[in-house]
Amino acid sequence: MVVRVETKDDLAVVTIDNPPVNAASQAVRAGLLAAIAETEANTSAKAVILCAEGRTFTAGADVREFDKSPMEPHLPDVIQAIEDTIKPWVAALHGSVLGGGLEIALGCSHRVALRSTRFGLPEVTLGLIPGAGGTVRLPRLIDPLEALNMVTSGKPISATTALNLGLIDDIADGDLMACASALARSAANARPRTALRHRNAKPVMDPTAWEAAKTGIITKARGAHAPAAAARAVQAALDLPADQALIQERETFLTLKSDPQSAALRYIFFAERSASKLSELKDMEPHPLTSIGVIGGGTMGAGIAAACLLAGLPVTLAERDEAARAAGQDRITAILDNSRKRGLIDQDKQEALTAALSTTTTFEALTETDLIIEAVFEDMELKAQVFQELDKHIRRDAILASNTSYLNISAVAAQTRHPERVIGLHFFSPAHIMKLVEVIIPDNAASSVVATGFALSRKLGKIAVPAGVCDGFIGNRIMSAYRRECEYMVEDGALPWDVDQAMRDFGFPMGVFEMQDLAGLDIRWAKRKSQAATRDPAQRYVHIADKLCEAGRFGRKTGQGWYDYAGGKTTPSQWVENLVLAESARKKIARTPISDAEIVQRILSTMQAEAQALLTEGIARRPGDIDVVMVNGYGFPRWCGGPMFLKNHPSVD
Ligand code: T1G
Ligand code: NAD
Repeated sequence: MVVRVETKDDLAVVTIDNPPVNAASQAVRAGLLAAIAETEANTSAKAVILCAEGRTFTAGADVREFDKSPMEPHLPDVIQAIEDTIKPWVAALHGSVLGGGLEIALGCSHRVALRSTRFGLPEVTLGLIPGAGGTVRLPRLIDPLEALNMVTSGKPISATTALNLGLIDDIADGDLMACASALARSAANARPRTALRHRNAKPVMDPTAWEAAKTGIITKARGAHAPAAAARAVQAALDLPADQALIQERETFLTLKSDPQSAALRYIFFAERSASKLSELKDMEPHPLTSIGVIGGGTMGAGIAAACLLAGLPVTLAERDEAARAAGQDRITAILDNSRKRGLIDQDKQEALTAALSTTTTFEALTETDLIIEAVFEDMELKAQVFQELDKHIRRDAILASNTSYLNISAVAAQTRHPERVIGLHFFSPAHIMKLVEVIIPDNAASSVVATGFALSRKLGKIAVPAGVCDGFIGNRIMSAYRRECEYMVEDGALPWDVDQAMRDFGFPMGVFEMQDLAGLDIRWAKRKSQAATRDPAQRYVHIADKLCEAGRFGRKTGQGWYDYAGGKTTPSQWVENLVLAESARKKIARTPISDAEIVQRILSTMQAEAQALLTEGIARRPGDIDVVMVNGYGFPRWCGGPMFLKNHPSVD
């Protein structure tokens, strides 16, 4: 039974029990309708408490049902039935009260929650809008501007914020059911509350802020359809009587449900959850993780150390000398300062995290750490040296991981006494923010070691994707391929800013040339130079980037790269344009105009071809893994699902 009813003294308790997240499936909806009939008929029950088993109250409609035709009873009808009951319904909430789960709670007359509960309407993240009254009931309960933010951002709020907004009546700091029972009894003895759909919407206190918020939503959405539709639905909820607004909301929801963008976003939702599920690791126990070592406190090392600290793991950072050690410590402190300013941690927490960080210039301090992540310069020899040195100091069962972007992890592992304990953990910059980690699995890696790499990623709240060993693993290898294709297009007829504009119009946050200027052109130049001797002379090679670097144009850090950066402005560079035209002429290439559509198509087909090679070679296991990497690590527009999803669903773009 996914919904059960019990009577406790003068109260009825309706419990949803549909693991893993009590999704409002057809069975749950039918069960709720039956529970309403039963509790309304139960004369001894003065009020009803609605709660859920397991780790969370309902976290939404069952997204898996969205690819099938809708089944009765529909959630809006169930919620209206709850709203129309004679007896007060008190929602006792815990975990993640999201989407349809929050809409059910809004159908109840009262709400109480544990302090750790989060509340949200994340439908826009699935290319949808709330489809069971969320856009209509919420602005009838809380400030419309707050409702607009919740519905259009999809971001959850805390219980404390929910209480301050009036979304919930109380927070239970101990026994949730006891608190709910007390609220239910007082509700039963009080004048019935007016159902939200029979109330007027709350007034907009600041019309200017309201209009500005709506404009901001449309700008930020770039190519995604749902956020703008969500904003319009909340506006309609203010302008129309509730019943009309509910009908309009449902129509918009059903339209978006068949929008290819929603199919893409639902696909990526499930692909992210299956990426870290490896059959061979099903029953594999990861090593315990109580302490982490990080070698190198630069851009990545500091971010990785901060991510571990923020996840509650003590960290020992080892740098090559005192100056670098101090600089590394300062970088970590700056990240924690910023987290405190953003309200993610408070002063006490920051002090506790700072106390959990130790920094050193020797590896002796790492003898007791469980897992060490190396993030020193991208140099094979240096990394091998560091691993050999670490080998002498660390415990036999400690794990060694490299954050290398491209290098051969198997070759690094072979330099150590126990290659089976070496993996790659490829984080993305900034490492304390970016959700993606590529878990690089060399041939000899022990399964328990690989399982521990995934366990650490989960603990850091990351999305972990398995990858085999090759030059650049999944993401950087695909990026190298489409960056090459973009340089070909620049030599053939486009200009760097044409390519970037086409990528931005397609939905990328920035184009490939802007991105290179941000990362710095010198890193890849060093790599190209190191590979010059072994480069295949038959393969086409574009010299433009080398000539930029020879001229000292390393990107934003030198104020000049593919673009010029002056006075905070980014402008296409005449110098670069002249160089491009000269290079085409030098190679006797007759430049021809390349349309935006062709630019995007050439980038996509290059990505898809490289992705197919990765699958054929077994470097990547599933097309979904590749899409998860490109969406979470390379700015591929989420509402397009990824290059492999697009290959099979060309209608999305
Ligand atoms: N439907 C179906 N399956 C779901 C699900 C859902 N809503 N949410 C989670 N799962 C599965 C998930 O695939 C995984 O399965 C398992 O549950 C655990 O999830 C009408 C239209 C709740 C914060 O968008 O954000 O309501 O891989 O690994 O990290 O207006 O899941 O084990 O087989 O993510 O602890 C709106 C989506 C729906 C919330 C828990 N709701 N879920 O995170 O576990 S649309 C959402 C989450 C809607 C109405 C509309 C998270 C979580 P498996 P997990 P977690
Ligand atoms: P960085 O130059 O910012 O930092 C490297 C740090 O390593 C420096 O602080 C240096 O002092 C330290 N170091 C060098 N030799 C050392 C030694 N023997 N012992 C201890 N510390 C030593 O470089 P980064 O950008 O942080 O890159 C580090 C690694 O992460 C590289 O392999 C890089 O390819 C990879 N990576 C970088 C990015 C990125 O976007 N920057 C993203 C993913 C992976």
